[in-house]
Amino acid sequence: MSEPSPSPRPPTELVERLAGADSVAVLTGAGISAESGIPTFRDEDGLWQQYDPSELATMEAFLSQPDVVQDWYAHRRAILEEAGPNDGHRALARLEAMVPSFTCITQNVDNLHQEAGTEHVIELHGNIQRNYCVDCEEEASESVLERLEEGEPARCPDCGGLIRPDVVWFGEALPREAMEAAQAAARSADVFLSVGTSAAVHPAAGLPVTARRRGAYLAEFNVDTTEITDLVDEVVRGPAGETLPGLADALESADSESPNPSGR
Ligand code: BJW
Repeated sequence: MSEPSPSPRPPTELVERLAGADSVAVLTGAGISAESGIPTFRDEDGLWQQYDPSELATMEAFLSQPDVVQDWYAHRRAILEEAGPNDGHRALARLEAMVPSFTCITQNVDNLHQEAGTEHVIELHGNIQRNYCVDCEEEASESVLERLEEGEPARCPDCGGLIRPDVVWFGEALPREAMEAAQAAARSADVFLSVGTSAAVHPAAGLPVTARRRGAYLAEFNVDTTEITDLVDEVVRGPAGETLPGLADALESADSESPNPSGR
């Protein structure tokens, strides 16, 4: 069997900045999970090419066709059941262990950062595994979603309210605590990485901008250009499942060569 090819070498300045950083924050988007087989939203083969977000990812859509929206999320949960974290998720978990303070701010609802072992994860857009009743707000178990009749939406066993996924749809506010913690992490970051996100959706897309304004060194990891490419300090082009392991490897080497390894 042939040796796995080495991960691409990251920019030297980024590695040096990370090695000297007290606080590192990362904003991730659907692109980091693409190599786990989970579709992104705005790429050529993304969900929004196939589906209209206004018919699936708004409260109005849910109230007019709750069974259709519930089905769509059940379909996406089924894709996730077959998936697991990839080398990109795992590299971020490695990075977390190498810096004094690390925050992974994710727009993803797939739980893959947690499954990869990252401890400090902020979920800005919720989590697709959780569901709750729109009336009594009680969390619903998975079994409630197994509908009794075709065309009948799943309802709360306690109050009869409709069950929705615990995700943030267009026009809805992000969870306040999560957004405040994300803003605090962006404001205090010495290095901020924007990974696998088009940076097209607000308010999440404002976080890298805030970080840079507050003095962070801002690097983008993406296969393509994004809304923020023009303002970043460094662009690392390529699939996150290859470029992030390269970064973690380089930081590990820098750390082992330093006079005071890993403690700093
Ligand atoms: C790779 C790769 C590989 C591929 N390696 N890279 C300011 C200006 C304009 C509009 C607004 C604004 N402020 C608010 C708005 C409105 C709206 C918005 O932003 N609209 C824009 C689209 C114009 N925002 C909202 O409505 C938000 N709410 C809000 O603002 O509320 C205000 C309010 C306050 C108080 C009370 C009430 C209201 C809510 C936004 C919710 C977004 N929800 C979704 C669905 C979540 C649930 C679900 O999963 O079904 O979140 S939409 C979708 O987009 C999902 C994502 O988290 C989000 C971001 O997408 P992401 O992750 O960036 O994915 P893609 O596909 O866009 O990009 C993938 C990237 O990966 C690409 O760049 C690829 O190149 C790259 N890539 N493979 C590395 N292997």
